[in-house]
Amino acid sequence: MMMNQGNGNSMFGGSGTMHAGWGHDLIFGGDGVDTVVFPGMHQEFHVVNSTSGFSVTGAGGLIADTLFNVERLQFSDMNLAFDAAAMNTAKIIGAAFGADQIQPALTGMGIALFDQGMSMHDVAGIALGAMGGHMSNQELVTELYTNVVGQAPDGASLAYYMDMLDHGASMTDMLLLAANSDANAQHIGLVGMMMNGLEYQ
Ligand SMILES: [Ca+2]
Repeated sequence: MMMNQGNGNSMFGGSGTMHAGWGHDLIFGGDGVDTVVFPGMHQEFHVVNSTSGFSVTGAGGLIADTLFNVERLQFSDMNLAFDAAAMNTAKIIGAAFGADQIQPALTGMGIALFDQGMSMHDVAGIALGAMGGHMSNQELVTELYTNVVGQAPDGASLAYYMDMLDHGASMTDMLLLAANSDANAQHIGLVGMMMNGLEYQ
């Protein structure tokens, strides 16, 4: 459909960066992580995220692009990521450090680790190291629970999770459990993040 609206180009990428030009373009990403760069600030563009892809319009109507299989959008003042690397980064930061620490510098570091091929377990291990070297089991459970739930654990909850640590679960396992919990998803606003993107540097 867009192809018939004139000035339309189609760009095909594959795990790379593409620059949006003037006109009504169809931009196809590849199987890997694809980034499209737009010439202007985020607020100058209208981004609609649907199940089939993005529609991005701006520059006074001079740009009206439809993006497929694209995971990241870059504007002159802001980068946004919508892929699993970004969502998993936000989950880990939220659990390990608190939702208020989901900030562009830190999210950029996390996304870069996933881009290097690290697993969720690998990145959780790095985050655990950054939480502080010599936490006791009780300190870890209290910290994770407080970050994810928003209040310190009651006695029964504390005992429940400490029992898991006493019976073979590693500290990294506990961080992953917290990161992947529904409570964490709610706390960090994961649904909205998947729709609006995660800002990163
Ligand atoms: Ca892609």
